[in-house]
Amino acid sequence: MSDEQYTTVVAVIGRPNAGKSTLINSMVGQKIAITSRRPQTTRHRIHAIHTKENYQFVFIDTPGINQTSQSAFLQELNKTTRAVLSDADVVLFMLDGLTWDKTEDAIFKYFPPGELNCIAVVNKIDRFRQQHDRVTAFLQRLQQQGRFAEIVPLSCRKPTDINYLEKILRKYAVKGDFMFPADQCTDQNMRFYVSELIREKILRRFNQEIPYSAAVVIDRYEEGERSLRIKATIHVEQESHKQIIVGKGGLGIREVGKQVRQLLEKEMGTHVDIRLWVKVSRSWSTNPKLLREFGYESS
Ligand SMILES: Nc1nc2c(ncn2[C@@H]2O[C@H](COP(=O)(O)OP(=O)(O)OP(=O)(O)O)[C@@H](O)[C@H]2O)c(=O)[nH]1
Ligand SMILES: [Mg+2]
Repeated sequence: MSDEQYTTVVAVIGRPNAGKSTLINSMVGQKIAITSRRPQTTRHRIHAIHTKENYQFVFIDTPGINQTSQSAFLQELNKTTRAVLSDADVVLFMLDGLTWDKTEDAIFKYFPPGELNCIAVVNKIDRFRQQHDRVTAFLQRLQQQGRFAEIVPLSCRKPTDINYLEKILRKYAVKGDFMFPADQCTDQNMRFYVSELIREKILRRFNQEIPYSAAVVIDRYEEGERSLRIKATIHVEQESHKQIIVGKGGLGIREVGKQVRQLLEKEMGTHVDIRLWVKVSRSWSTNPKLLREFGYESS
């Protein structure tokens, strides 16, 4: 094996809910990005680093691309994705199973990969086990488009599929010194991770009731000798959303806090004290000042 290093930046793009964050977590072998059944779970670009032998891949998770709404918030998410493409060496274009419709066409139109190698990942193939002919026909149609350097059907839940994708990615690796130490798997800080965990638990628990309008701000993050103290505010747009999250006698918010605390205690092996507040910040998702304050900035 040569000692020469390869460092490749891989942008992962695709429609909301395609499984981009799940793929990245599987690649890195650790939970870095939060995931849920809800579209638009990811809101920031997230770097996840996977180093094996002399290859380092820096995956950039992106918010699912949504062309249907013109809200300031969704436009901001799309801007984030556009910025990511300009940093990448390779693009993984994630498809949600055998779905190709105007969303995918729009993604190609608005986010053209240009000179970059673009690999189509046909995800969730586990759902089509009995439909061999349908899968083959779909893959053939993709091939005929002539847009992709590779077409990889896979399931993020199957480690052998993930290894296979890694092999393919090595074909497109770029020579260059590692950007991160070999044992580092993300450049996100813990504050951000904790705010994302809180958001994940809210998304999952209040799936039906709350539109994607909760933003989490960490007000205090103190690491002591034997414990970690966190205070966070969950900003929602309406009084009714606040009531849902807080729940009867504060039960809802207490349960969210408990889930986050248990997870962090397990991961960090330390006592965690977490206090959560819910606040109504009207129309934050259309207010540029609040968007900035809550950390939504594309550059
Ligand atoms: N059956 C199956 N489900 C999957 C697979 N990969 C991801 N999922 C599920 O698809 C849903 C969406 O996954 P995410 O990783 O959050 O999707 P995303 O593309 O990051 O979504 P946004 O951040 O909202 O754009 C989750 O419920 C995952 O568990 C897969 O290979 N097979
Ligand atoms: Mg995501």
